[in-house]
Amino acid sequence: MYKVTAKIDGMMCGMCEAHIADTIRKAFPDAKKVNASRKHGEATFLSEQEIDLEKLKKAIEETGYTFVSASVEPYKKRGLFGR
Ligand SMILES: [Cu+2]
Repeated sequence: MYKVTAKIDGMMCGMCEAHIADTIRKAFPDAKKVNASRKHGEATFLSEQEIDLEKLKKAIEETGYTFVSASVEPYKKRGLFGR
């Protein structure tokens, strides 16, 4: 499991957050816990596979927002969400 954090400029309201979250879900159908925050200027999500950051960048830019940077880190489940 990986946690992806993308820094994104240009989100102004809840609609923007929803727009970014939808874009991520569409580009990465296996993305989980997709969350976009205008307050932090970033979007985060979890993925089973390591993701293609170029694809993420492209998807964000196609929405009209500014992709600043992104990072991927290994994510350990804590049992709370275990199946
Ligand atoms: Cu907005």
